[in-house]
Amino acid sequence: MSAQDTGHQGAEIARRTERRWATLSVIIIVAMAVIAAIAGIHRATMPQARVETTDPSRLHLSGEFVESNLGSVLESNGAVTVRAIGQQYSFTPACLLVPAETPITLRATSADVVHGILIQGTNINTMLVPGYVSEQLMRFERTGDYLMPCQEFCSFGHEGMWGKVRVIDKAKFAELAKSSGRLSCVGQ
Ligand SMILES: [Cu+2]
Repeated sequence: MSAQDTGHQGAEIARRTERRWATLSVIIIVAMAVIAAIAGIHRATMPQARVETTDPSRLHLSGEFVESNLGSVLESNGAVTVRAIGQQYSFTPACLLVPAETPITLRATSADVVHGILIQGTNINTMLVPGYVSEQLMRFERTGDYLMPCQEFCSFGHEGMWGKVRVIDKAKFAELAKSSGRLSCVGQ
């Protein structure tokens, strides 16, 4: 075999190898696009269609997230709205009180950096981004306590940022809702 033949052979092997890897990378890209399409269309995991903004520096002064408006409220249609704030390094309220077997809307935002709300043992998981309102629909079938850690690293105190969700009987919640405006289980 001459040196020229060996050179041709080497070039042929290189070409084949390159083509194989190019095909593989195209397959990977197509597979990822298909996975993204399935997630978006079939499982409806999409970014929120409605973007609501807030001013994180003025949350405590006026508007929806003033301290007196945080907590759970029973709406006239029987549903419950929970409003909460995440800040370094706690949630306000630190214990969310909600009824079982009731559609609940969680509305939350951050007063400083990006935090996250995750309710253990459920698929409830949302980010709290300063300047934006995160809305998450939820429903609990059984009563009990759930841990609610911050799931987004938010600086040195992150590991100590824990909240709780207490799910109570629907009738009991309705009874409590009669007496006071915004409910929570802080200090209970
Ligand atoms: Cu946090």
